[in-house]
Amino acid sequence: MSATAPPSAMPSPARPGQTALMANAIRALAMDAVQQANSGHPGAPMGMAEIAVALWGRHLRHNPAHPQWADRDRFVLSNGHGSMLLYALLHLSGYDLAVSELRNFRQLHSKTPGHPESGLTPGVETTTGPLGQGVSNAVGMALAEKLLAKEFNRDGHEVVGHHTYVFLGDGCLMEGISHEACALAGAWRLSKLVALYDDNGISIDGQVGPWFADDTPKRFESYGWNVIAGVDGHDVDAVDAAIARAKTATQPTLICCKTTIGKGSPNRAGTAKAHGEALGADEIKLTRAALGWPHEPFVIPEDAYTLWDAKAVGTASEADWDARFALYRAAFPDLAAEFTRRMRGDLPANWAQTAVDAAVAAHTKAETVASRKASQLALEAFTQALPELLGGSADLTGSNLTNTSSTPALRMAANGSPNGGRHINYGVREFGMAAVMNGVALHGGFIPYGGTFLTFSDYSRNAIRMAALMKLRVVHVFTHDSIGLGEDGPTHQSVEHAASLRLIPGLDVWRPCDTAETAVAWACAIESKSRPSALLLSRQNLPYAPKARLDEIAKGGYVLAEPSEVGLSKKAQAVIIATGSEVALALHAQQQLAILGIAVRVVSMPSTNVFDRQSAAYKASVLPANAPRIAVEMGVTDGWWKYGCAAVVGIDSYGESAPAPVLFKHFGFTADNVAATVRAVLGR
Ligand SMILES: Cc1ncc(C[n+]2csc(CCOP(=O)(O)OP(=O)(O)O)c2C)c(N)n1
Ligand SMILES: [Mg+2]
Repeated sequence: MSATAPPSAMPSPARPGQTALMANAIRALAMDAVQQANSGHPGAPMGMAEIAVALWGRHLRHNPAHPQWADRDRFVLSNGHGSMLLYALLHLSGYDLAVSELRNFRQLHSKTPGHPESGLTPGVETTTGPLGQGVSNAVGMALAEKLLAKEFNRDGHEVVGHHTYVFLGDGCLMEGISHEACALAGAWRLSKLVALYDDNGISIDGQVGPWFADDTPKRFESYGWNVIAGVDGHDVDAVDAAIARAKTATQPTLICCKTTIGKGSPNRAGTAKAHGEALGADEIKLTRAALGWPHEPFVIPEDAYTLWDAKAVGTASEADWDARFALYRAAFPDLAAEFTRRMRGDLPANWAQTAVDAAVAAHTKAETVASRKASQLALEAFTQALPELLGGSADLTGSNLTNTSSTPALRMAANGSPNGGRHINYGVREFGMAAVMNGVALHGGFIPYGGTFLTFSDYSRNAIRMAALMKLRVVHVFTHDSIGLGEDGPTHQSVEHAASLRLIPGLDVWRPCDTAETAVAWACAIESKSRPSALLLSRQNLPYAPKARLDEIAKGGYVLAEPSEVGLSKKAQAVIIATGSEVALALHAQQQLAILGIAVRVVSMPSTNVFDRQSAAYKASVLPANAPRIAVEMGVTDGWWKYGCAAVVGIDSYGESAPAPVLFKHFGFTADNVAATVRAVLGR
């Protein structure tokens, strides 16, 4: 047994009649499932059937019996509306996706939802449908592969060495994010990324000429891609040959395949009507006749199943890798154990101590720094302890402070080899960065994080949402929150962003007030294996808030200061809830009110999302029923009323351009105003 990766055995190329049988099996399943659901998109699966035969029948290295095998090729259907193409491929090649699931296409609790969802259907690598993001995820997967290969492969031992294949359509190419991600793929020389473009000239509104006149091959050449143009997408051998060439390239490859949408349907082929409508019973009858497909709906002849069956080859491919990994383990036991840990997403054994040490160090030093700086201090410890932390920034590294002494800048040499760096200059590409991070997380082996200004989180938003939907561990570092950034003015001042990010189900939003809260927020984000997190951080310095217990920060909200801490022995008459930079303000107001004999409790709530998940008893202990609540946060007030607040000191307008201290006064973020608001609530 050679220790270097041999090409895995693939089935011998099918003969013409056989390829037609394989392609038509896809066409039949797609049109019948869409017809049964009376909903869905038959055009793309029918038009890409031969491309699928070429890739899945002759190149894709995967094991239907074990979809999670570490070194499998990754496949992304970026034009996710063509989900029936993927479901047909998974079913036919032997994944655990029975024909009953295809009959249940788009129905409640089926494994065949309208668009592919990772984590739900075996073999679906990423959730696609929002056009342009799938190909961007694929860029992240290919990046992760390249970085892991550099880190773990040794001479004669290639344990990481797979391709990432992506299908995409006109829609993905029209979306701006495809520019962001594909430009990065070119700059990174991701030679194992192969994209197959379904160039059918049709999108929903019709023939794309009037709105999509780009020269796509030239566009991708300018990114530094290897472009194979003019391939007949209905010629399996031609597509097969193009893929074979792509696999030898030193750049990412785009294969432009000319196709006919809805091919096989006599009256719908080549029309926008084929895109997203069931063909209808009559047209299906005509299509069956035209294809020479006599079988009943959902009935696939045995010989088609036999041709598609990838189980034996897949098992052999994986067994081959297992054997090579065993040799690797024997030669490099520590590396092998580390690779296994990283791909599982487990944290190292000493992690818990690292997390505690960082929080305690922050507490002991009690520094007055901006929370973005506090984040860098925490990251300094965490990036040292966790080689899987893969940082980055959308051209704001010096502002986001996402880099540390153990994360030098990632660079690719002219031959495409990475330099071992762990901080990515994503360029000014927030959405692309977020979707690439999702792809990296989906691939496994890394915990990606990336920074930009909080106000530009809107650019990334749909990818953040997709991370939450997919339950991915990615961390967004959003600095320069709210009006504290001062002179740059309202374009750069996030007022609605904290509230709007908190609305994304499954996303943990943290707005820490000092170094200890920031360290704990980072630790929680890192430990959240199946959730993305967003850290909202200040540009301006924040004083340290002394606290009785560090462990309570991880509960998202906790009692920071009781009236006793400002010399009052009575129970709190009111509770001020504050986050981030406003916690210090709340503590000042508490002192002012104490002079007047008014007893106030200050609750720090660095994460409303995390606090909301605590037990009812804990929440009631922090926010007692009998004391009115006043929230203080430099942002829109909407989200705070759910805590039963009697008043909210917030900003329900845009900010202004001025020095931060002037703005704090202008918008009422002074201890005087907070104290006055509490007094008004109490009628004192
Ligand atoms: C971001 C985003 N915008 C809009 C849509 C709605 N949509 C789904 S498919 C489609 C047209 C896609 O055209 P193309 O990729 O060429 O697909 P084809 O019709 O060729 O299958 C649109 C606008 C979407 N899914 N995602
Ligand atoms: Mg199209």
